Amino acid sequence: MSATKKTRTQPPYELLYWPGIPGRGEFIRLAFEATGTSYTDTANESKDGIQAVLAMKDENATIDADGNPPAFAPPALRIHGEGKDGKPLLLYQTPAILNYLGDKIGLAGEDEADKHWVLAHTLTALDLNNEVHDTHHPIATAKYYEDQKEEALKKAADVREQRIPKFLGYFERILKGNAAKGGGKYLVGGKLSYADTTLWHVLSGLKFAFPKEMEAREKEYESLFGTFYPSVQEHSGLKEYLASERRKPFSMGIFRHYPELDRQ
Ligand SMILES: N[C@@H](CCC(=O)N[C@@H](CS)C(=O)NCC(=O)O)C(=O)O
Repeated sequence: MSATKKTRTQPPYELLYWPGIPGRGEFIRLAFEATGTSYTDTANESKDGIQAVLAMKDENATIDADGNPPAFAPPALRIHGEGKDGKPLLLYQTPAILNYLGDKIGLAGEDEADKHWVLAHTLTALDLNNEVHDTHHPIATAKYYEDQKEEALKKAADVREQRIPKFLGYFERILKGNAAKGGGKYLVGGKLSYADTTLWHVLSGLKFAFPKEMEAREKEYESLFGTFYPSVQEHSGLKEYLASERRKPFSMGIFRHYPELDRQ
């Protein structure tokens, strides 16, 4: 073995996220899968892996055993050997993790301007993700949907009628503006970025949560649903992943299907 080659007993990237749902962990998984990057999905791969998720967000901790601040909430990414003094580094906040990974795995864009736009579009897609979460939990994240149903109906109507068209219209314009380089397939430049994988997942979640609303609206956004969506879905690495058992179905996470919140 060459002297510069490091032996690894495990992938250096360890995703820490709740098991069994796509959730916000999915934005990180898609970046890994689209680039064929090896990673461990601890809570989905081992029975007691959830303990590692709970430990990294320990609400009594001030610092972890490796010198990292505890994460506020999952997802977190542990990167073995990249922290202080060669210890594991713990990152949290979905866009911060993607921003870190983007450069390392070739999903960040080609120059400073691209990198900014990739991050900004990602944050915008995640804003939409958060607004969709609030359609079923408009009042209190920790309370049941059934306890805030009346407000949820109002919030969902506004998100469907005002916010979804505003976000989708924006991304449609971005795809059109980048058509010369991206051919409608990429938001920034001429190759896949983590902004594309992030937006794709939000769109797939919208289709699950609001099937009637999306069916009625998709034809208004030709680039988004005619070119971008199928192209990202067919991207090498993603296509195989999406057909695998590693892709968890939507259920009771951020994207939920309550028929009464959809277009009537
Ligand atoms: N802005 C954070 C949000 C993190 C977040 O809300 N995580 C959820 C799961 S998707 C969670 O478990 N939250 C627990 C909490 O906020 O107490 C991110 O994008 O990573």
